[in-house]
Amino acid sequence: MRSVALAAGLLISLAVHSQDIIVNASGRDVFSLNGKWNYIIDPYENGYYDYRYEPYDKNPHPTGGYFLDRQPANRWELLEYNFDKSPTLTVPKDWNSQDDKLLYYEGTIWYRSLFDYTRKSGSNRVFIYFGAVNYEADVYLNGKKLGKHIGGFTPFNYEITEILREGENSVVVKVDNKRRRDGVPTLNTDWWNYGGITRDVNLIEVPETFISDYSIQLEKGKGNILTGYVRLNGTQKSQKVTVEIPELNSTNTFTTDEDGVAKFEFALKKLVRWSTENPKLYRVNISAGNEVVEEKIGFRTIETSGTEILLNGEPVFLRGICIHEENPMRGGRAYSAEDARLLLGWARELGCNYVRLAHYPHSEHMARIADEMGIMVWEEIPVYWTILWDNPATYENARNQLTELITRDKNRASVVIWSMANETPVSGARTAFLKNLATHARSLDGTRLISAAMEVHGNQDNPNDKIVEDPFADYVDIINFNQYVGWYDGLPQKCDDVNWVIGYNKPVMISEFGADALQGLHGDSLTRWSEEYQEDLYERTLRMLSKIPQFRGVSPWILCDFRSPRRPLPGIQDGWNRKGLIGENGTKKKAFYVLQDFYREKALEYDK
Ligand code: GCB
Repeated sequence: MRSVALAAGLLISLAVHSQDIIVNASGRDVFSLNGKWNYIIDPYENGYYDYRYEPYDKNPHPTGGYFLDRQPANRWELLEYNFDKSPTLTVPKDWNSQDDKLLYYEGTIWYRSLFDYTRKSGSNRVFIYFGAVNYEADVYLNGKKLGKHIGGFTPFNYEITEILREGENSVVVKVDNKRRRDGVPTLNTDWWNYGGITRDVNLIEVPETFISDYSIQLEKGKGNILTGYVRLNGTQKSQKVTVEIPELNSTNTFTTDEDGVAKFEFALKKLVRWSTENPKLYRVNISAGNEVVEEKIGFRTIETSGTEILLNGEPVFLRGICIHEENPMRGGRAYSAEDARLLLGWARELGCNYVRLAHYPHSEHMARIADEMGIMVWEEIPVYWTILWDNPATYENARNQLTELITRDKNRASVVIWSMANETPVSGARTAFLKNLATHARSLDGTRLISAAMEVHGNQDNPNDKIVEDPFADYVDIINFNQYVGWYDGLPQKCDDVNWVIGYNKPVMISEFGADALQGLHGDSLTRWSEEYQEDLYERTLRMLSKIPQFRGVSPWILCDFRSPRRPLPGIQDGWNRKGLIGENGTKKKAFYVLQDFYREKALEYDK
């Protein structure tokens, strides 16, 4: 017998997939659903699967049901569950850092929020937009399934115009952060698997036909020419659209085609380019009918020539640092503009003009604030270590995450590199997978550089040779590799003897190096876990890397200590990866100042 008594049935709509992402979501007419949401922990997923382990929303069964909350009539419900009497979690925020019993939880939690909403105009359309939910989200509004989204770090939205009611509405989200062998990322990572609705949730109200997407970029090598497109969504596909930059007295009108798309190219008389010294942003208004979408956009070019990286045609050295999306002071996933300012503020203090946002897409705030601060950005999808290279669904998942990331951030001047992967083992299937991703990224955005954090190989005949050779290197613009000579590979003084063998006529960057140090633990330079060991390793590594002729940038691992279940060593790690230059309490370690000095010198060298 079923253990749960169920009330009478209600037919549900079949699941639809998430729809094209609305760009510049925060710049729209938004109604925030952030706040306290009731939640129910459901480790066996009884709210989702019936007693034969069939999903209720796959084969609606008259006596089955999931959390169709607050249905006045014909309500299905699992009588053992009650959102009204359940505790609350804050949205946005991971669940692990909100309640001790959730610290290690990996599984399903149901969230519910009740809200009243009245449309400003009866002809308008409304979408529900999630900044990110880790890892899978099944979304229901007023008992109807809107769809399922897979991937923990990118935005998605559903249209809810027809389902939204005057008065009270109920949105329910089944969030499942179980790690999966076929997932992206897969089972094995070196970071905390924070679950939950980790970024903002908003309703977005738009006219019946609205501007859903646009891209505005400076064309490479053509002077001050902007190119791009505007895309409309709705029934009035063919319309006049205007792209205006008031400060430059530039107003340009185009007509969208029967698919709602207008591609454009127009010249500007004068333009101050976005750069790291002067991160100039212009207000840009995109309009169609009565709708005006406004945001600030910077214009710059980024390209490579031989072994140089050129920002606006000038050689640059990328003075970087890797960042995980965590706020060490508060604990848990970073998600807010304040978090982004804290992390990027530290990077700036270090002397960075560049950050690597590892190992998954960070919140949109990061790229927007980097735009304002003049910091170049590497963005990455969680194709990490041992993905199932042969599985078509895994590829589709990775590709979709890449599409969602590029769609969201393609108008950010700060973003200069799309990274396809981190430390993936070379094989035919893996290289084909990454090559297809790179081709896809270039088809979505031909203006930025492609890279990946690759690996280094040894040479049996000469143990001091370090070889960078990877078939995927042929498809990237910048060679990036991670290396840990002096930590996982010998002691720091090994750095003094290494010969780098890098046979590519491309810029070379080191996407990671580092050593663990517990902030406040002191010893000599050979005492593992001490600040002095890390300091010595930084000094030797920077000297070693400077000998590489194509050396054009570096992003050591990592700005701050971060939580990782792989790091249990009691009294030292206690569940934290200690490779941060800043400890878990915000205090800087000695190596911070080594890198700061190095960057001061590099900045002078490149200013000449
Ligand atoms: C790496 C990984 C990074 C790890 C780091 C480490 O190579 O890319 O995710 O956290 O090493 O600390 O071992």
